[in-house]
Amino acid sequence: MKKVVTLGEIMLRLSTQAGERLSQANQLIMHYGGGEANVGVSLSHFGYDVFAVSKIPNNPLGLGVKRHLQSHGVHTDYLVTGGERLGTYYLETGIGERSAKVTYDRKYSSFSKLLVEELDFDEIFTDVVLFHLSGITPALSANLQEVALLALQKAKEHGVMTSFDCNYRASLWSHEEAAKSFVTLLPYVDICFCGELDAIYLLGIEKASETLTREEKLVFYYEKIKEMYPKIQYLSSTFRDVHSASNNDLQGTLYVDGRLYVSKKHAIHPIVDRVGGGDAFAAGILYGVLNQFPPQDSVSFATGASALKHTIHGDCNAFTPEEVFQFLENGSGKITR
Ligand code: KDG
Repeated sequence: MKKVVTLGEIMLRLSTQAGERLSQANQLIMHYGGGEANVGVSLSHFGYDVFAVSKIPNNPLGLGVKRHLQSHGVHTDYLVTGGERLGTYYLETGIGERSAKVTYDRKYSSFSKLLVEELDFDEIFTDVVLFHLSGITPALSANLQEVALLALQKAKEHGVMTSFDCNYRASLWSHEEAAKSFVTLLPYVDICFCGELDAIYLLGIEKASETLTREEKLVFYYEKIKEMYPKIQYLSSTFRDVHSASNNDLQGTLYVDGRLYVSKKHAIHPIVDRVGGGDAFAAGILYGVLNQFPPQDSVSFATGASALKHTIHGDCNAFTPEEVFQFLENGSGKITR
């Protein structure tokens, strides 16, 4: 099996039951999540040997993280143990017209204290085909900015394909802080997940003309990004026409060799849980790229995988490639193709 590495915080998620407010809840539902680990879980179900790099506390929640990853077939050999606490987030579930709300409680987490000296990247990146990282990791602490940069540099030294999802989280850092960090990371990135707002606010690209279509605007941004970072081979993102917390249209895009490929539209209704939809999409693109699918198939597969994620609870997607293909094939009421 081919080896894949992800680096990021794995968090405890505590969510309200549908129709309850966090401030009034007396029962919370437990899941584990984390942008990069969610991508890893998907890729594990797609048949890859995934290794999660992270830091967890030596307590029952740290053990819970290990069990969560292992239950999805993700290897935990590179989890460093130490620090004080597991990063946590609370999710007030959205319903109808009311959107979901995330409250972070992750300051001083074990992962935020991870140091470069605690990781042996030469060992980690031996025989690896892909490394995935997101903009959440450098947002968490100055030492993690160092870890993220060294990880990308080392991955490239070892000839590993690198993937980076901008995953901007406004409650963690400002646009300016993110932009300063991303400019150091992107020269080492082969596959970048980045939407229109990321291009404008994080990569400093001027706004495209309003007369352009949505697809033309993306091509405009992606051409500029390619000029700035010529090593990036693939650029990808999703379009969401959000109708309400439980209803939206999802479309994916993939830009490669000067051409934008757009998936068919999935009308998702009802949405059971949208958290992790972007990670499921990213994993789908990575699966397509690693398997040298034609770009149109990669983006169709990824968007199908993401649409499926919206139908299940929790942050992780746990569908096999066969199930994604079957879903696309069925063209059930949920998909407009
Ligand atoms: O993409 C989903 C993630 O946002 C979620 O799993 C939690 O990693 C998380 C974060 O930092 O928000």
